[in-house]
Amino acid sequence: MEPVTAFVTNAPRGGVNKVRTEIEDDPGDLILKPVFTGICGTDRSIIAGSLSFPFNPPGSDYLVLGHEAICRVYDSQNSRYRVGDLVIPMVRRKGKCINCRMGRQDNCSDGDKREAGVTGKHGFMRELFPESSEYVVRVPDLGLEKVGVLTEPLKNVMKAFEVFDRISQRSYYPSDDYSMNGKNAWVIGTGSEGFLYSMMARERGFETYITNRHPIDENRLEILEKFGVNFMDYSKSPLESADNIDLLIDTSGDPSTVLRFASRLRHNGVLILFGTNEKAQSAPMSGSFIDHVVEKNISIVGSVDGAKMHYEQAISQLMKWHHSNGNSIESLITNIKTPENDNLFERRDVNNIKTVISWQ
Ligand code: DN4
Ligand code: BGC
Ligand code: ZN
Ligand code: ZN
Repeated sequence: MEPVTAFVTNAPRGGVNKVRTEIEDDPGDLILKPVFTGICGTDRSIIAGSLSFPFNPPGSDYLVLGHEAICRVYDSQNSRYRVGDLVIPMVRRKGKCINCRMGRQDNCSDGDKREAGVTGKHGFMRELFPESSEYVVRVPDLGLEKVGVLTEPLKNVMKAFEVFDRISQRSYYPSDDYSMNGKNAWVIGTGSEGFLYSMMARERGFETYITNRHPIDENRLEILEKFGVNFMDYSKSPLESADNIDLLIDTSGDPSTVLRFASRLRHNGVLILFGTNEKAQSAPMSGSFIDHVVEKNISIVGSVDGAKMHYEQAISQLMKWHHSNGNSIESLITNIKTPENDNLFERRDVNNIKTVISWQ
């Protein structure tokens, strides 16, 4: 492959460099050209060197960053894909376990999977890359060229709702009109995942609240309002207003905040842990909290990544939002940069939801 411009790190040590080089990679029946790549907390943490699990591909002394992308097919050896088709490349690559072999590497049983831009496989922040059609998902709607970059973060949300659907069946969960009317979902954290979780909880019929320990600006509030989601700055409001939670989703990874809100889950409530922060301060768990979880049949569950069907669900949902809510879904993309910009990976401003790099 010819030399390309790419953003690389040296995992797990961190740092970021823009290089122009020939990149040795797994072969593929497609060559993809990114249209947009997204930047998220995982990328910033890899660059900061604050995660222990990222690693370079075997034999390489660097890792190309990037696991959120929407691409155009640049060259195809596969009759199902034509030059110009829009596709999303998947993050996780199969290992050898049974879950991986059946296409559920999101539920890998031994950790032997690889993740593009994170663990042992070069990512998508480069001008061109080879890709296997096994790991791409088609975007049938050309109108999604920009907002389709949210497919990867939204697929995590779709997976978590699959988990919710499974575990909430342990008892009768809906309201007595067999809908989610009157059921309350709370989402901790106002990053892009928090926004997508809250929008999806509302879509599923929950009365939905998103919360943080500080206010958010008018633009963010306006987006939430368009999607019917309420915001609460919990440093100002008494937590009594968060009574009667049926579904709690955490994107902060902060133990004391999780425990505070989880103590407000009602009978048969579900807590989904999604955010991670290895550096967060620990918080003690009391006996009365354990009693609350046991006596109320509360389910606490972790959820990571998503499978091909969750990417497909995410694309369908983005199509629906794109066509029904004007450009509100587009407004989650608050920053569009180019590879020439400086400070692409600087700390996320609290009112910035999603930064993307345009490669066109
Ligand atoms: P993000 O943009 O860093 O969002 C995290 C949010 O949590 C921010 O709004 C934080 O506030 C907020 N937060 C932090 N501490 C607290 C607290 N004590 N109370 C309330 N809110 C708090 O990250 P993201 O939205 O991209 O992703 C969310 C998390 O999910 C990250 O921890 C990722 O590691 C994790 N993640 C997991 C998967 C997976 O399991 C995939 C992608 C991301 P502020 O910074 O706005 O003040 O597959
Ligand atoms: C990605 C997941 C991936 C995880 C690894 C996230 O940002 O969305 O697909 O498994 O990082 O921690
Ligand atoms: Zn990400
Ligand atoms: Zn596996």
